[in-house]
Amino acid sequence: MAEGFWERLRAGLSRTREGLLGPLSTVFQGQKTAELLERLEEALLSADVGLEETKRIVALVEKKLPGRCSWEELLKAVEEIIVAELKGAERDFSLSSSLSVLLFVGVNGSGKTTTVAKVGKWLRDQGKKPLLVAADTFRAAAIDQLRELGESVGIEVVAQKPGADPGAVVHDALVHARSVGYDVVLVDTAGRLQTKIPLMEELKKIRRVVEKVLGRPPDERILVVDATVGQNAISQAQLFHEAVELTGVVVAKLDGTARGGAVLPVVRALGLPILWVGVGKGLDDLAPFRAEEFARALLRG
Ligand SMILES: Nc1nc2c(ncn2[C@@H]2O[C@H](COP(=O)(O)OP(=O)(O)OP(=O)(O)O)[C@@H](O)[C@H]2O)c(=O)[nH]1
Ligand SMILES: [Mg+2]
Repeated sequence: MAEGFWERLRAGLSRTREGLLGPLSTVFQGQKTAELLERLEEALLSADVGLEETKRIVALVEKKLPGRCSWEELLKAVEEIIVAELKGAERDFSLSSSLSVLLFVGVNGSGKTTTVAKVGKWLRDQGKKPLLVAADTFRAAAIDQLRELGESVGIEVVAQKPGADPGAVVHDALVHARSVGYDVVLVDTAGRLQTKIPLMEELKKIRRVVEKVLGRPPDERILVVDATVGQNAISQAQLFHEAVELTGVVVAKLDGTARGGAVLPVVRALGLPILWVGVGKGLDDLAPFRAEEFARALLRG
């Protein structure tokens, strides 16, 4: 993990932080709890926590702090609630097979290709032997992008010509990985609009190809969510989940968002672990998700 990671995350979340704490800090002058809770509600909504989730949190705070409370008490209560919500989403990532396959999916521009390279590097830094696969054959630029990222970190990239069948690319990559002795294959896929059913079919096909070659589906089906999309993240996630049965989420672009709070409803809606968070364009800007650090960065800055 890059040094100063959480410092950078906090810097990235600073707009969220202002949205969350700014309105609150001015109201702790002995006001009634009901007013404080109203302000808390506004602040959570502005941080993109979502209506349902916000109502839940506010109700929990109310229960926790029935009388008047100080600024610090309220902050502490909210922080504890958010940590409790997100604790179950932590997971220490480890590979389960001698040849593991990680399939990365997500809408256009969510950060898939960058994340594939980041996770590849992260695994390599853990002593693994990763292979990257360019199964986004829709655009030549996508293939070049992954090739360049792979080159910059010295990880092999398997690719074919633009327009090639993604299933065939994955098939050949797995055969290659097995013969060379790679222990993890990371598959980059095209950015798909979740409403375009044929594209979802393509993802299912990739899944079937892996099953055919290895006798089991990809070990991980990972959704890359752009933290800045806020509430849209939930409907996106549900559609991808229907197509490939997601096993985990990466929240990318937490550095560039005013809406880090969207992580909460996503976790609640899907019950999936957040495997990593992305906090920058650099290939070291990736770290395992930690509920305490996230909540602290979101609320306290
Ligand atoms: N600030 C920031 N930018 C990121 C992060 N992850 C990705 N990006 C940027 O987001 C843009 C899109 O990233 P890609 O990795 O190309 O996204 P993609 O999902 O592969 O895009 P398509 O293949 O077009 O669907 C690029 O400019 C990345 O550098 C992140 O964690 N933080
Ligand atoms: Mg891409």
